[in-house]
Amino acid sequence: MGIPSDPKLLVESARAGNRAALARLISRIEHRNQDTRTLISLLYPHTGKAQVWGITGPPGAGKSTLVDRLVSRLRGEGKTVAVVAVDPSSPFSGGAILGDRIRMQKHTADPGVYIRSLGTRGRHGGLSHSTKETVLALDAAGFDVVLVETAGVGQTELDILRLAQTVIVVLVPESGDSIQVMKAGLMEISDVFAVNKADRPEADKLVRELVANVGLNPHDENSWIIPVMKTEAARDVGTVELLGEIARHQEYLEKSGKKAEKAKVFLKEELVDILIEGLRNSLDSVLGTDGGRDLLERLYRKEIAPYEAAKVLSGQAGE
Ligand SMILES: Nc1nc2c(ncn2[C@@H]2O[C@H](COP(=O)(O)OP(=O)(O)OP(=O)(O)O)[C@@H](O)[C@H]2O)c(=O)[nH]1
Ligand SMILES: [Mg+2]
Repeated sequence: MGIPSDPKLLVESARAGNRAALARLISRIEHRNQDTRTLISLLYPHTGKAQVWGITGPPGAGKSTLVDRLVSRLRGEGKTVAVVAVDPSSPFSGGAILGDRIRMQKHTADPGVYIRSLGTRGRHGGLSHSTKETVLALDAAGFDVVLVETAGVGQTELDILRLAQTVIVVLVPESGDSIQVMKAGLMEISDVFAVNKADRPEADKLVRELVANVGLNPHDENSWIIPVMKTEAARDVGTVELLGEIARHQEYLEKSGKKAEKAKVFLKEELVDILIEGLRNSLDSVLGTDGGRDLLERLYRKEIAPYEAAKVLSGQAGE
């Protein structure tokens, strides 16, 4: 099968299961140009069916090992799965994800699994926007579950995780301190905790601390109480129980109407992202003109205050 370059045919081909077309489609989404807009418009009517899960936690916690286990189990249930590994810190995602590639190799021959890594690739910002739109594309391509793995807890990662319906935070005993979890804001974004490397001592201590912290969250009979699960991804222990809790969370979202709410928040953010991206682009081009450079010079010489300069620019950038 060849890869059509026409946007409409490309989208059709990706939706029909052509993986090379899907890969090309995602690359074109990453280019962030007019073509990206055309593609998203074509994809949008087909979105809204996939379950989107986020997986985060400190580096080396075992996220990818766990993802690999989850993918195998989901395939066993006959579900199709896409995995997006996001690595904001790396200028190109190839290196950091290499180990994962090797690990995931057994899935590459499986047409029901698609794996993609996204890195910054020198782009200024915009990674969370590209990631969101990649998830839209995978949803439109018909995957039952889209799994997004991010490492660390920077602003970009937190932004990215907001696109997920269910967020699994993976922790390990020696990252120990559940206070760290609170500080990093992980408690707020977590829907399920997985205490991985449960083969290590102190695992039960971390579980107890997390359970105690979860209990401190204000809650009533309708609240979701974050379950704390023990896993040993390396030996595939606890995966089924973890999947059970994820499924229970998805049910909770459906029944409580929170899933529909999350979908609305996602789309509102997508709209805001589009407008901000457009504004940033037009500002970049205005600042690149002679007039823009003049204005900057006047700002540096203190002939004009930043707010005054912004006023001048906001008139021009909107044009
Ligand atoms: N002892 C033990 N080791 C594990 C377990 N799960 C994963 N590991 C090991 O932990 C190391 C890191 O695992 P990864 O799955 O790459 O961790 P990650 O969180 O994806 O790492 P980054 O993506 O680099 O942040 C690997 O050597 C795994 O084999 C476990 O349950 N017990
Ligand atoms: Mg990983």
